[in-house]
Amino acid sequence: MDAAATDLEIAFRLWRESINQRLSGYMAERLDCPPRLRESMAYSLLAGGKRLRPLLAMVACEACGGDPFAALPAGCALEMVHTYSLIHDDLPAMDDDDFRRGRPTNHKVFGESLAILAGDALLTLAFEVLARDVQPGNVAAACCADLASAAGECGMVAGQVVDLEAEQTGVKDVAHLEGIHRRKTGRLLMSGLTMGGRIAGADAPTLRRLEEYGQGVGLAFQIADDLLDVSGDPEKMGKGVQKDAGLGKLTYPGLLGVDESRRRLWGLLDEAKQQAASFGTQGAKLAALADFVGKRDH
Ligand code: GRG
Repeated sequence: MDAAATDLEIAFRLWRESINQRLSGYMAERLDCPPRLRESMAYSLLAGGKRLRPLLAMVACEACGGDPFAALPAGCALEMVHTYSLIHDDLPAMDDDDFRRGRPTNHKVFGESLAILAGDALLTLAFEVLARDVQPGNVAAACCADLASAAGECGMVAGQVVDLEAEQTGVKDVAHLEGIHRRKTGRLLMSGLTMGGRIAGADAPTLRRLEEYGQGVGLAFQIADDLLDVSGDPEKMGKGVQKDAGLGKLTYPGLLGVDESRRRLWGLLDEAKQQAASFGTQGAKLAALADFVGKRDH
């Protein structure tokens, strides 16, 4: 590892600590919240995780000339929406998973009703945080619109629905798979980038460049996730692996094989790194995050 990479890794570690502190702060200020509900929300929100989405918001803000810490509230809001989606995805009615982020899933500990409600509350809190803590008001409104459309009926929820439908219909082609992932995971990752850019005052062409970077990184993230299900270490992942094939899930390695999936992963990340280079030295962390997505082991 070269010295520059080490510096970037140290910066990401410090940023992750700030993200975790801010998330804890948001949980601590919920004084009127029934204690068991707050416990259930905090159980999943503060359980670790790579914090990739808040990091994307901070990195995009910096790449566009802003103070990355100004993007912390937006990044935390995005992490709350992501955590809600994981809690709901793990429910028996969806993927029925027992482990997430290295611990029993929310519904295993708190029961299904509270898990559903904790997810609902995290989703709602995300928009309170955006509306209240992002400045100025017009940027906060634009961030609310970005996150809502990324998470909603044409974004992540749509991706989840089409994914569930694909399990029934058995559609098996790469275009269909990419369509699912663009909505299920890509849109949410991309909203981190656009919110970070907006907070830095980026203009429309710059936001489009961030989106192009995000499209590549989003798909690469999903390919990496599918590859980890084939060959990842469950200890490091904090959840079960090798589930997809057994469930007949549509995946990149399932459709293209492991080698071709790896080739696509790195092709997408190389393109994303070229986009990152267009931001000059301020975009160094965009390139580093692309590498992180390719090399991640959990
Ligand atoms: C329930 C509305 C609803 C949507 C669920 C995103 C999603 C849709 C489900 C998650 C299922 C899943 C495992 C998707 C694959 C990609 C993904 C989101 C992985 C988890 O994200 P990471 O790796 O997790 O960033 P951490 O824990 O590091 O935050």
